[in-house]
Amino acid sequence: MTGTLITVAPTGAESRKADVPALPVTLAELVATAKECEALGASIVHVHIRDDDARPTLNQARLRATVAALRESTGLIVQLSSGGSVHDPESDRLAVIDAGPEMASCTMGTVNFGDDVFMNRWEFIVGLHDRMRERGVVPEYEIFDLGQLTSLERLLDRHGLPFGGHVHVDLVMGVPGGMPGTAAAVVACERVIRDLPAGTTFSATGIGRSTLPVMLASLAAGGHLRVGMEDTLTYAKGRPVDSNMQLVARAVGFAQLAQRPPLTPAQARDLLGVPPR
Ligand code: KMH
Ligand code: ZN
Repeated sequence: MTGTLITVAPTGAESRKADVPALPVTLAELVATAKECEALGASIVHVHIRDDDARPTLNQARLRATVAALRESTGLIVQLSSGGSVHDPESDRLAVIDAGPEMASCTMGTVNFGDDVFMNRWEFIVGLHDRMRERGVVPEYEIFDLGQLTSLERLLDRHGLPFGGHVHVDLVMGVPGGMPGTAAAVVACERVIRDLPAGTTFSATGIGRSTLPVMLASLAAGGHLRVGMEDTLTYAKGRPVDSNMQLVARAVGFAQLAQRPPLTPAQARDLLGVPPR
């Protein structure tokens, strides 16, 4: 068993700055958060960006500037979200791959997303997968429901391994419309992941109150962790999250207790097939 890959997802596309003042939305806030989370033990930053009005955007110039700033100020693996918000068109989501990230997310199917629908057509998924391989970007396959793991198996069978040759999956659990954020669901996913190419790794995150059960179950099942204000805004009952650092520090603590200390960014690159800096 290796150490623990800790991804921080600091911003997301769903929360409004007006509702969550601690959410990092400017480039300066994002970079400061990323640096602090790296110092605590994060090795990947999963990035959604905002415009000057703190609304989600996939503006190409902003994405490029964000990648450059994070690379300059941190050693973290920079993973851009190709999921964006539920309102983003496919063309903008595909263009995310052109902004120069080391990794990008690739969601493996359509899912109800609260009152919205997060659309991921098969042809779009194949397009993302192919573009990432062409551009030398390592995917993180985002899984919102069990059957999406079977879709990933189909994708890899028909279209080949991703850039770098390693398969890494992130279980996003507890979304209203997706799989539940429970230990049983983590175990069910882990059984299906065993049918993916040898060496496939997974991380998991539980939305809202499923954060803790998913974190503990993932560590117990040999998985890695994603935490952050994209997924979790309440630290404990009645206690809002102060910062992303608070969530990363808690994840680091659990990883250490599990005797699987955080991987450094260099170790994470090695594990995931991301070229060294
Ligand atoms: N914001 C969600 C609609 C991803 O980053 O790839 C999609 C999402 C997944 O967050
Ligand atoms: Zn995301």
